[in-house]
Amino acid sequence: MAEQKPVTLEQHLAASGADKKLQKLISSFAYVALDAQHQFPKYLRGTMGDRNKYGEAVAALDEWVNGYLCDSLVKTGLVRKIYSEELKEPLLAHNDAPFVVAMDPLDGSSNIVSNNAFGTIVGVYRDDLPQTGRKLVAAFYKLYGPVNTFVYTVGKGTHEFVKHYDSEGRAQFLLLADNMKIPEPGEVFGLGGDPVDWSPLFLRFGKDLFKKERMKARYSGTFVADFSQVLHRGGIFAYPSTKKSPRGKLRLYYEAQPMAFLMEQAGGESWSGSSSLLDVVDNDVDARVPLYMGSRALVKKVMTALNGMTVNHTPTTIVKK
Ligand code: FBP
Repeated sequence: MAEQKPVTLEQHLAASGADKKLQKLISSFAYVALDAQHQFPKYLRGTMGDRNKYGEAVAALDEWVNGYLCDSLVKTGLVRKIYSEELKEPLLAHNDAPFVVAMDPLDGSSNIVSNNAFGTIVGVYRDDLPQTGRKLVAAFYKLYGPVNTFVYTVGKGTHEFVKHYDSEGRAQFLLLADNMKIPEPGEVFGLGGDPVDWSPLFLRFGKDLFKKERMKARYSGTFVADFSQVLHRGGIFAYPSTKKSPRGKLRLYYEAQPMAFLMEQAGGESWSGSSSLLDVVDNDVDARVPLYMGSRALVKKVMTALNGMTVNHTPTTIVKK
């Protein structure tokens, strides 16, 4: 049987019918983030000495990747504003450009020193923030793992690509999984935060996943990597509201919204503790939000388990235009 010709990222984007400028932004980012990786070894140790807007010490790689990706996005000429977990203020680029980008340039910073997987998360809007996730026109992530994968959605399913080299040694992203559907109910429980800080209701939910659902715990310290396990094997990832941080740890715009878009496009569900993560909007662009996402059956289960719990934050802030 004739071998199927592999589908490239560019071909897949063209077939999606997405806006040509959006196609260009997505494919150029995929390759740029790939090029960045060649530089990683230089920045695996140390910090830049300064602190980010949250007062956290910034790993050298965090800072370098942020600068490299921001420069590359500006050079596309397609972005008018960039919000980043590593930028104190949004970066203003081309005034008349069509897109606004929100990103976590390096998700899983604690994994840098130990060479465990980490990633990059990006959401693309036409309108400026604050916005609900329903206004995302694209979301994508890069997972720097044993192989490099790139997963995107433009609202027509979630699709995964893997980096290959062609005969001339040029990197190509080839289709690995088209229109992914998360398995139901799945087998993996990806968790975040310290179980000692979990609420009694969530702790009981977590224990039941092991005792009754016989699920497997998966914790890599990187949301992107844990998300990928849940997306491929089914299950749930949760960084819940905790006693120490009622709004959880993950950021609404840099992490939750883009990943919720990818998850819901793969037939999964997302929840903030009171609504789909795609319906949460907050005037604070650095807002954190409790995050539950994965197979529908399990997200429904956690909603039932926590329903009695008032999530002590008001995630849906009506934005006064
Ligand atoms: P960074 O983006 O600053 O790395 O933080 C996010 C993160 O590393 C996620 O990738 C991961 O799921 C979570 O923090 C782990 O947090 P904790 O160590 O509290 O479980």
